[in-house]
Amino acid sequence: MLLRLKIHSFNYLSALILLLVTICSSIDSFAQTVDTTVAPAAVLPGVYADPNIAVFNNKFYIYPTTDGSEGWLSTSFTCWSSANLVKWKNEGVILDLPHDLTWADKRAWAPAIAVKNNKYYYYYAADGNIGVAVSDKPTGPFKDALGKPLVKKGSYPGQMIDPMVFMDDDGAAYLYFGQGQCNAVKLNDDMVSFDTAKMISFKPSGYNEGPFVIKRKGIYYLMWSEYDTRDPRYSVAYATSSSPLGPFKKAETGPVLKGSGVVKGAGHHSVVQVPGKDEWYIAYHRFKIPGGNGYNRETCISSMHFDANGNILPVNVFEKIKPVKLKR
Ligand code: FUB
Repeated sequence: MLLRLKIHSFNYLSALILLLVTICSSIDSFAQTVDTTVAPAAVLPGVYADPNIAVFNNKFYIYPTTDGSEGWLSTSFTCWSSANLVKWKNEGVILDLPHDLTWADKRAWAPAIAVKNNKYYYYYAADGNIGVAVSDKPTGPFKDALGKPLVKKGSYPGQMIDPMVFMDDDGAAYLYFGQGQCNAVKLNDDMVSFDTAKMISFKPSGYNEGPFVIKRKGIYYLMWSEYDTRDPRYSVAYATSSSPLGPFKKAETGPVLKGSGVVKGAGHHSVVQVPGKDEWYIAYHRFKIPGGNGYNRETCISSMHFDANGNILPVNVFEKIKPVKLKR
């Protein structure tokens, strides 16, 4: 009798455990199932690519390329601002090549912003040269700083496009740029010149364009885009170093940002840290949904996370981000 009771209760217990395990694993696989047929809306309305995201004085800013023409023939740049990363305001045209430059008038591509001593420096590609413009405000208007390119077409290996300036904790600024090859150099204190003898040129495996550098917990992360921006496989990979100019070691894990399902051509990114927090967001473009391609791209934002070893985790391009509150 006692033995039968024990057998019964053992059976009930096993059944209960089995039921719990089944419920838990179905909850887990539900959490892991992402619907790749529906993507969150882009953060900027219309077609904007190569978003360079930054935060200044409690406000986020995006500096993009204006898309919508075959061959990326845009002639001006806009700036967008946001208090929370979700709602964005168009601050208008901040640099109009035919009007503001004497040395280039089209192919206004892939800009980047940096601030030093309360001056905002705007780096951009124009007709395959890299220029720099300056303003007292992040929203411009920006004025051509040199009356000529900062980096002239053909000066270094690859195309002279996709500039990015990383500001280190000690105030030093580093310029990175290049399609086909990554070039990098420390900028002089004026932010508009550098020692040409100090330029380095390298190509991490898979590197195509769009270099972007961040620093976290003493590690420098050089990120870049792989494949051609018109290729649905366009994606973002990274390498790390203990110094801003490398040498960089490519992460063994796969791309950190890539399309899936309806999201195609996700790349040419930039990253922003929420001030005072270990909270990071990645801005990037993807082919416009629906009907986009490499000339009709739209700007999106997702959160970006690190594991306990400092590896960047794969970005969920289907995440709808929540408003971010900046401390006043
Ligand atoms: O937007 C024009 C070009 O397309 C950029 O310079 C490249 O990085 C690619 O995104």
